[in-house]
Amino acid sequence: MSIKVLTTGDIHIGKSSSGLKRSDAAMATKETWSRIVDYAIAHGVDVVALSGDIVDRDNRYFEAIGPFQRGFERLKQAGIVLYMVAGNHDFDVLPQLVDPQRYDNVRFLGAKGEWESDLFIKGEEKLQFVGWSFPDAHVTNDPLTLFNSTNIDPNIPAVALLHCDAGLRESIYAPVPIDSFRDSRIDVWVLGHIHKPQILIEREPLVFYPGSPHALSAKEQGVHGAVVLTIHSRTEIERKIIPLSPVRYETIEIDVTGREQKEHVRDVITSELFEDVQSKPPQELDGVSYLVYDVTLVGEHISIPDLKNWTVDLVEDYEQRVGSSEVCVWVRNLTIDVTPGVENMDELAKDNSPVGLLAKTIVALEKGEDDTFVNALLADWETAYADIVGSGVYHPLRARQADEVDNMREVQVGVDTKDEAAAGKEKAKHYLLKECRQILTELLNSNKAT
Ligand SMILES: [Mn+2]
Repeated sequence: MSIKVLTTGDIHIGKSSSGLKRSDAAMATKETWSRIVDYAIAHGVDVVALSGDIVDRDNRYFEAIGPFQRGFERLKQAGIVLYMVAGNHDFDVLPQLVDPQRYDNVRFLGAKGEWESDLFIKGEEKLQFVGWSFPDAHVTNDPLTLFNSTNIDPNIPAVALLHCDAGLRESIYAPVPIDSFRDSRIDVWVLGHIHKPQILIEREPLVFYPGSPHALSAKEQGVHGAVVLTIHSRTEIERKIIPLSPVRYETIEIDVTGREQKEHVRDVITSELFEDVQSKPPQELDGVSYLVYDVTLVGEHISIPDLKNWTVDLVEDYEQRVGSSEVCVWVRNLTIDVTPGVENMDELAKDNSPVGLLAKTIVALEKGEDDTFVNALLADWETAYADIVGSGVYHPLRARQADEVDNMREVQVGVDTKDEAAAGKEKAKHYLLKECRQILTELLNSNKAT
């Protein structure tokens, strides 16, 4: 015997997948909510558990109420109970959407930032649900410090729902250090806030982010869906990922080295895309309507302007169904990160001309040599970059985006600032190298032309 719990969070009802050239109804997250309900009904789920940010924000009240409550009704008719907590986006609107008079199967836990528990009973079997909801848009303290496990029955498995920033000691979205979960007497922590699905602790307790069931932007790559838990006992818990997102974002690098004709370049792009789609397990593409790629061309090529010309319509026009599947493949973005093919770079570097200086700079950057000119360029880049990042113009923009960026973050414990500095330097080198190569080939090509 067991109890089946479908877990998900961060549905953000009211939003749609972004960055797509066309939109259709399936790209709206409210459709994914109906798919979650469909799945629960069709697969004998006992409980649907939601970990916050279900509705995008307060101004989505009228948009959300219809589909959301329709789901409550259908789950009620199927005898399925729904537990939920609020996150930073829906702390105010979620409690308004739950109407306990009409839907006795819907239980909002942890109002006003106070931990709350409820006992789920299915015949002889029992499961304790515990939850805490955001009382406000920002919470700077660890909600687990208020958690009291004394009223949790040690003989019954316990599942906790929490919207939080796990693995951080400081955050405005309820920071919870990982160790806090270990000491809590809870068997499963279902977390919300981070959109990337991930497991923080494998077992005893199981601690995980199911992630957003509907990929909202190109940063949310790979499989997105719900996680179904089959709970046999406090320690015996099965976990299964159910893909549900209608849009799946991917990145791919395609090497164009040696493809010197237009036909060859086009062919390698379409065939590599085709192969990448084919290589995915078919069950991972269940329900996916759009597979959306960010393509980066890499390798070496004699003419980058030609590459640009040959691929100019790719994003706008490419649209393909692979095999007999319903999946439509699109390219959202194309980046050309190709090394201009210059055969005699070392020879050129000896030349006392702008071409020679560029070649010398490229050689120094590639070999990591200590070169006065390169060092000066890197220093300039750092100053310019710091100016842009620190510019007042971007402050309001950054404040608005902070939340989104945060949702994409991978949970990392203790990021080293030295690593960040090294990464910044690498970025500068990469950028300079690309620009120098670009200018060099343009110079060489124009020399050839005259
Ligand atoms: Mn959130």
